[in-house]
This record gives sequence, structure tokens and C-alpha cells, in this order.
Amino acid sequence: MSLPFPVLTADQAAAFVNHGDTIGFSGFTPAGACKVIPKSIAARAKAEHAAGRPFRLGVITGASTGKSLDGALAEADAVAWRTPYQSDPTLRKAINEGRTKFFDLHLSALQPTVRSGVLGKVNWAIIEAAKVTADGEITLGTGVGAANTFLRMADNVLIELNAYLPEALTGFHDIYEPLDPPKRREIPIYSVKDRIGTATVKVDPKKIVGIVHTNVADETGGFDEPDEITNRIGANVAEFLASELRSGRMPDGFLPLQSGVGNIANAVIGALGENPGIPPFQMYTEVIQDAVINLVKSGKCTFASGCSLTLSKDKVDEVIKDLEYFRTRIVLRPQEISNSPELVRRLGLITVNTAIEVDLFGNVNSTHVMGRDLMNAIGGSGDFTRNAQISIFTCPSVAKGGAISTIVPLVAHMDHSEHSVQVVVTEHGVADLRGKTPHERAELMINNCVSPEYRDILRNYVQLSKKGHVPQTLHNAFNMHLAFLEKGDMRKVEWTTS
Ligand code: 0RQ
Repeated sequence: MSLPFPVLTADQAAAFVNHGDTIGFSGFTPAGACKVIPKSIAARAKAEHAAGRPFRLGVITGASTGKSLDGALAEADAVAWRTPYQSDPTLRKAINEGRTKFFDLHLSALQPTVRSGVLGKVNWAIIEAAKVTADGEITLGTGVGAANTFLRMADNVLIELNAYLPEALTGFHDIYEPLDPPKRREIPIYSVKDRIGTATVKVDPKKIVGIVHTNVADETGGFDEPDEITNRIGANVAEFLASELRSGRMPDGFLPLQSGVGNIANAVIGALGENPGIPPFQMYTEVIQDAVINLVKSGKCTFASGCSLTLSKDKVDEVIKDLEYFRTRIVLRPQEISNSPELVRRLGLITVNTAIEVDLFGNVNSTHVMGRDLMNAIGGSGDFTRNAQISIFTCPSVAKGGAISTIVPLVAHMDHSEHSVQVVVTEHGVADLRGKTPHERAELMINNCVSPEYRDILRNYVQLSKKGHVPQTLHNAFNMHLAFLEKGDMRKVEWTTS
């Protein structure tokens, strides 16, 4: 059926966007992110810069995107400011060099923040869709993110209609936007499978400026095969949760699980699938990765609620081929619902996220290397950790070939405090910090999680302070970081006793 909207090329669509505009892009991770209009906007920015004219934009997304969006726009120096999350190397460099302003936001807070007006007017919603109807009913793609809010708030809308996505994707999404305070009511999800909204996003058709036809897969990279370290971390998490179940501290049916993004997260899900002590479980998470699809197929994961299908191309194809099987086992929600603190607390999630570094007392740095350079951003890790029934952080015990211990006396940047972080897992073991004093926590971290070559170094650190509730020595607290920055290796740290 032909639609009453102008059909545009990507270049024609990009020509509508002006210097200084703010754009809300669809998607969450590369899943559901636009793939052709941003590249044309980037080309336009380059041409404008070459002609001596400014061309820079405010860019808001659900989370990270693909290389055709963040990568292309950053490479064209077209991003004046950006929120809430990114993982692109070129954009990261622009942020760390101060050329692009970046605001790190909890992902659940993005939609309310956009609605509050704090980020200013949203000029454009640029959205990938699987289907559009003449009266403006939009079936989103593999990632929801904040697209429903952008579509409602933006002055104008451009759509990438992606023929790679089957129209039968309609029904996978559950779109719901809560009222803002003081009119907010509870979000009426009481179990992982509950649907509370609509299958499509309804937008005023008058706002749709045009449609660009595409036929292209999400730009999600594949996953590395789990290695010995990620396998051991995964097995340690699975064994810890199985022992929680055996001890009676967890309800018989298990609790819904959230798991972060990346290779470790993928390996953890795989390990849970293999552990016979873990019963079939549900996921209430933001990113549904490859390993989840495997478990949904095997029946070990009985239902997955998420914000995106962040899958390798083969896995997307598997889902597309068997849509009817997955339709009753997967739901995709906006990020303020998938990451809602209210729901995380109500559903009693087990949350598993990855840290850059953790200190001896359980404070976690998820975002800034050596306290200074942004890696990705906080993402959903705070939404989940702070409100979890059981909050777990995983990381390898060392980075950069052992020159960095990921367990340090004091984190150089803190995203999650000791009050929210309950369990830390490395390839060496598990530190269950619940109900432990700072002295006990330090001992558990050193004995169970720290790499053997750093254990005595950190024991000596704890010995420095005999006084106080926390064995912390401020004039030494960052010496391991300084040893890496000055001598290239944390093992060269020296403690001073005065
Ligand atoms: O650097 O690539 O140059 O070698 O950090 O580390 O071990 O590959 O781990 O890819 O899973 O990312 C925390 C960044 C981990 C991620 C973080 C270096 C290391 C490597 C990556 P190289 P790994 P991962 C769900 C929830 C925050 C958001 C979140 C993240 C690179 O998980 O962004 O949790 N989390 N969201 O060498 C210096 C250290 C280091 C270090 C690791 N201590 N010092 N460098 N590295 N530890 C997702 C969403 O919300 C969308």
C-alpha cells in the first residue's frame, strides 16, 4: 500500500536538518538505530565545514548506536553535545578531548529528562521503523530506546523504513509512557510478561516529513567466543546463584535476571544456561543478547523482556525466521520501563553488570578510566544495581596484561557505591559483601577476587590503617593508579607510612 508521505533519499532527508538542531534518534545499542540518514547528515556537515559554515547538532539516543550514526557524525565533527550513552571510539575521543559535550545519564532517566525540557526542544525524531501506516502508526525495529518520547515531543519526524525487518514485528513491542509527577501512578507491571501499552507508536501524520527506504541489518558486532577468563567469571556467577537457591535465600522459582552488555555478560548468561542448579528463569533486562536467544530456544529462559534485540546478524535472522515462536516469549519496551527503578525493585531482579574497577569496599567505577577518560557511560547499570534484590558486578581481576589490577584501594571515579553493590565476581571467585563491615569486605575481596600477584600489595595497604571504620589511607589511596600512570604498572606501587 502506498503511503501519503514523501519518499526521500537519505541526502534529501538530511537536507532538512539545520545547524544547531537537536535530534532524537531511535534505537538502543545499534539495534534499531538509523543507518543511512545520519551518514548523509555527516556528509552534509563535512560540506558545510568545508564551505566555512558551522554545522553541529545535539544528539540524543536511547543508548549507544552503530558506526553509521555515532561513528559517522563524530568523524564529521557534527556532534556539539550528546547524551545519554555511547561506545564509539571516534566519539569517545571527541568527548575526552573536550570537542563534544557529553552528559552521562541513567538510561531510565532519559525520557523524563527529555520531557522536562532540561535538554531543550527536540527538533527532529529520526526513527527506524519496520512498518508505518497512513495514519501514523509506527512499528519500531529491534530497539525501542526512547523513540516513543522523541516521536511525541519532536516538531518533525523522518523515518527510515527498513525492509530488512518483517512487518510482522508488530506485536513484539509494548509501548507505554508514564505521566510525569505529580500525576505519576504506578507502572502496572507486576510480572515480567505483563503487557501494559500498545504495539505501535502513534504519531501525528502531519509531522512526518518523509520516508527513506532502506534494507539493511543492524550494525551490531558479533560476540567473541567466551575465553577462559569470561568462562570462569560466568561459572562463578552461576555457582553463586545456584548456592543462593540451595540455601533458601532465593524463592524456589528463581528471580528475574538483568544482565549487562558485552562478552562477559554474554558468557554469564551462557553459564547460567549450563548450570544444572539453575532452574528455568525469566529475564527483565535492557539488552537481549545472543546467549539469551539460545536459552529462549532451549527453554531455559522462559521469557525475556528487554529494550532491544542486540544480536549478531545470524541471531537476528534466526529470530526473524521463527517470529511466531519468539512472539510469545519476548517483549520490547521503552527504556524508562525496561530500566524502571520502580519495576526493578518490585520484580526483585538479580542484576549482573560489568565494572571497570572495584575498590576493596565495593564501590564501583563503570565509566571512567583512571578517573578521567570516559569509556562508554553509566548506561542502565545504576538503574538496576541501586534497586536490585541481588546486585552483582563482574570483571576480570586484571586489565592490560596484568599492569592494572581492577581491584584497587579506592575507585578513581564512583558510579555505584558500596551501599548498592552486593556481590563482586572475578575469574578467581566471589566476594559476597552483604552484611559485611568494610574490614571484612576488604579481606573477602583480597582473598576471593584479587589476582594473586596483587594480594600482598593490597594486604599491605589494608595494614596501613588500623583506625576507623574503613581501612582507608587517603595519602596512599590512588598510589596504584599513579604507579600505572607514571611507571606503566600498578605492581610498582609504593605505600608511604607517614
Ligand atoms: O580496553 O578494549 O582497549 O583492551 O576497558 O574492557 O574487559 O573488554 O569489558 O567490553 O565488557 O566493558 C565497564 C566498559 C566493560 C562496560 C565496561 C579496559 C579493557 C578494555 C573494555 P581495550 P573489557 P567490556 C548494560 C549496562 C557501563 C554501562 C553498563 C560498560 C576495555 O561494561 O560500559 O554497565 N559498562 N551498562 O582493557 C583501564 C581498568 C580497566 C580498563 C578494563 N581498570 N583500567 N582500562 N579496561 N578495566 C548496557 C547498557 O546500558 C546499554
